[in-house]
Amino acid sequence: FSPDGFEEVGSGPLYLQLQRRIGEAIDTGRLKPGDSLPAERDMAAMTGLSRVTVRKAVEGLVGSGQLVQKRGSGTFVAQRVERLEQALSLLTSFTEDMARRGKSVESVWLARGLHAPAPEEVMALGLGAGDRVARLERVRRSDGVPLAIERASISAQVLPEPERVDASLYAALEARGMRPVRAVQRISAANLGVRDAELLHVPPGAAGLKIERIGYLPDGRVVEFTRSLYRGDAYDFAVELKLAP
Ligand code: 16G
Repeated sequence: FSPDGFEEVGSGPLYLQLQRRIGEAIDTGRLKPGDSLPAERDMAAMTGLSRVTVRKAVEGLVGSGQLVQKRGSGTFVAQRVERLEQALSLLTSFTEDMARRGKSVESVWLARGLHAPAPEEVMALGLGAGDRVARLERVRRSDGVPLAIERASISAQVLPEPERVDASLYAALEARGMRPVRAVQRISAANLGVRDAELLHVPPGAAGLKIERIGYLPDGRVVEFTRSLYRGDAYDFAVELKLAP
């Protein structure tokens, strides 16, 4: 679309025509990942279309994942992700995984502190009465693209100062001689809620993978209870199977 107005070229409802136009601008690279779109009011003025029509077109592109809306800051062209293949049989950290791929790691902290544990944390970590829990919640990003939300719970006895964890939780645990050496991981399907979808720059309801990891020390004690949401459009989890005995 251009400031000279919107000439009707295609067929079908106007909002679909505008949607197709914006989609083409994204596909051909005229609009690049991260570019911001003009406000709805301005787009309506530029195209001569009504705000309702513009809104419907934008909603359609948000629904298909080509645009993302960030509360308070506007509408942007979505970042394209290349799918990552992740081996399921190796106990690695996010930081190590990305380093191996030659990619950068950025974490956006959502929470990092000590709390009274929730019942599921007491159960998973085998906490006693009065024990506190360190909660570390962050959006894990690589090369600027958000890939997962991770919510890790560690006993406060193991990690008394969670705010001192910097880039890598496993590095912090390793420094204390408490890095897990074995883990059990459960993966299930989940549709991302509005807030999680916004954090991951995907449309609300997009497919995600809910991953729960329980990490063990060599003596069998649980050290880590982490619940994560990984973007379904970004990960392929792969594992080698052996013939059943
Ligand atoms: C991985 C683990 C997570 C662990 C984190 C530590 C999955 C699903 N999760 O992302 O349980 O806490 O690595 O990463 O694989 P860090 O050392 O970079 O903080």
